[in-house]
Amino acid sequence: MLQWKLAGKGMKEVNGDEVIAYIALGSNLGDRKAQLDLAIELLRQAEGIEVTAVSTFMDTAPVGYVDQPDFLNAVVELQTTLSPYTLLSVCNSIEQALKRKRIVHWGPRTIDLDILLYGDLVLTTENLTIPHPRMLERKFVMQPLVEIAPKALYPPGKRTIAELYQENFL
Ligand code: PH2
Ligand code: MG
Ligand code: MG
Repeated sequence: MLQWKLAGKGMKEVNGDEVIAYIALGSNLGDRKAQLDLAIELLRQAEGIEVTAVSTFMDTAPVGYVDQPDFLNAVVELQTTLSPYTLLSVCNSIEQALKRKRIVHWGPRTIDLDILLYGDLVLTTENLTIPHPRMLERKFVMQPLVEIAPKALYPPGKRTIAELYQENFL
């Protein structure tokens, strides 16, 4: 069981255990591969994060707002001692660092980092919902995720990512 305590708006770390987390990355503007590579490198350099697996980079048609370029999507596995909120702020900082290089007001993004899973944590707050609320229906998330983490459990149930992928996409 995870040892994070809600404390006001933030979370306080109550032990230093490592948690396995998964982050989805997407880019559809500029040099997509270079930006995924750079985002992953910045995750590797972040304190309290160890990148333990990286999926294939997958070319995907845009979902939702379809009038935009194709994405390059990937998922990475991390071991982290950071709280979910600190991990989110690292992701936001990486987005900011990469977005600053190309100023685009709306639409396609140079990089998007979304926390998918954080151990067996289930969390619903204003800023952060874990598991990611739309991950199961998104093939551009589930395909790279199942590649690196077929046996990962989707909380709070006991179903694996492989089972959920098969159910929704095969
Ligand atoms: N991200 C979105 C909306 N649509 N489509 C694809 N193929 N890949 C994405 O990463 C993506 C998307 C919002 O974050
Ligand atoms: Mg997203
Ligand atoms: Mg996002």
